[in-house]
Amino acid sequence: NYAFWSTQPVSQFGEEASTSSSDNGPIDTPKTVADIRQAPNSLPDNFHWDNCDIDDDKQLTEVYDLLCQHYVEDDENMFRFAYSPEFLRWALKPPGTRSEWLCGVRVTSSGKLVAFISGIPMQTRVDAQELPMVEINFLCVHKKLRHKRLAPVLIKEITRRVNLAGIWQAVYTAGVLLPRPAAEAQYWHRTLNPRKLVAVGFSRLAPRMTVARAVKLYRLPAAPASPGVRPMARADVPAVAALLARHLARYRLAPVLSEAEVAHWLLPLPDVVHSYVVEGEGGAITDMLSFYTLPSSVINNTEYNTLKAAYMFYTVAATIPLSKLLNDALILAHTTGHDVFNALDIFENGEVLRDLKFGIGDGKLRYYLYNWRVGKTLVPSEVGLVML
Ligand code: NHW
Ligand code: EN5
Repeated sequence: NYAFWSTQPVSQFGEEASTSSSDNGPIDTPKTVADIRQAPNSLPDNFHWDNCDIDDDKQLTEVYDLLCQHYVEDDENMFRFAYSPEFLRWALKPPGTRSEWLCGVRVTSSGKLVAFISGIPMQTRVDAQELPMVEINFLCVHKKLRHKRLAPVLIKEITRRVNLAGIWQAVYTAGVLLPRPAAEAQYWHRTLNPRKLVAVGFSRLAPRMTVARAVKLYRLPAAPASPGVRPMARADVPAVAALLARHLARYRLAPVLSEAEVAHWLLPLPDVVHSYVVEGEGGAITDMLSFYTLPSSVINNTEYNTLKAAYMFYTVAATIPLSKLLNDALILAHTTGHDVFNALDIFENGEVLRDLKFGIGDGKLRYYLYNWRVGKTLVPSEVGLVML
């Protein structure tokens, strides 16, 4: 019983499943920009809309503070995502961003930022169809304003603003189950710092396991094993874009990235995104790996305030086996101070995670499309899109 989502152009649970991608297509009746209301959706008294200009450090800090205190927690409320300000600037300002898609809600009397939702443009391919979409992320409502149906207002408002730009589809991910996932992926975790993960309650020691034995079990070499691994540089952008495009063509859901976007998303930024290429004989880029840094606040612990997690981003194993390349990613995440390496069972990951000593997490990640039906639900290994 989804009072809001049952009114939206999304696949609904009761609908009959199809087996053919020829049943893919839009759900809403086609519209034009002229059909879209010019006036913003109305907010309750004493609240107003305000676009967040994250090039302004003060406003960036406001978004950071809101998310740091009120964004996503795990099911036992032990950890909460703590995206850093530099991370948010990276995540929210790719090529083609629009100021009205960083959509805030403020209390009029105090000016306090109490809710947020963002959209970034992304050309996205689903099966054979390439569409201009937005990726919706960072939907957040202050804890004291929850369960007042503010989230549907934010969603309808960003939809209107995206529609005004002539875009009719969106992709988003969430841990919660909504109508109706295009794909359901599973989180896996690879311990890098067992002592700390146990101390904060992120993981428990198995029976007969001691911290000393865990330290030995999860120990990693100091340097990557693949010859020719080095940080990605600006000169690598065309080669990486070509390598990645060839790879992403294999998945049913994937972004279509320009060179400018590859530069934005993959050039290394300290403690935000880490990208490495493998340079073969003669200087060709044969493989690449990347991960991003997303700390979580540890909610009730006297010893530690934050957990530094690495999340697998885009990786292409073309000449090196995926397990070896991902093990190099583990090594590099460990040497850059991450406590745990997280990955989803998307791409070909499902085949190698167990061997690399990943354990299954208690969280799932659902992929959703707005106003686009996928006839045949995707299995995780058909997903080639990573959202932050
Ligand atoms: S998923 C992370 C979302 N954020 C959090 O979990 C942070 C902590 N929680 C909160 O801030 C990544 C609040 O609990 C939120 C809900 C704001 C989540 N997605 O205001 P009400 C994203 O950012 C539905 C979508 O009373 P609230 C992706 C819920 O099912 N819908 O609840 C965002 C119910 O609808 P129903 C969600 O707890 C994608 C309604 O909200 C949801 O005070 C957005 C209740 O609203 C979620 N994660 O606030 C969609 N969580 O039908 C984009 C709950 O059941 C769509 N709900 O009655 C595309 C738009 C663009 C289209 C362009 C063509
Ligand atoms: C939108 N772009 O639940 C993002 N995380 O498993 C929104 N569990 O960290 C997406 N509960 O399993 C939000 N430790 C969806 C994710 C929300 C956050 C979340 C899960 C993912 C998570 C950890 C901690 C659980 C704490 C108690 C977990 C077990 C690890 C263990 C390591 C050793 C081998 C066995 C597994």
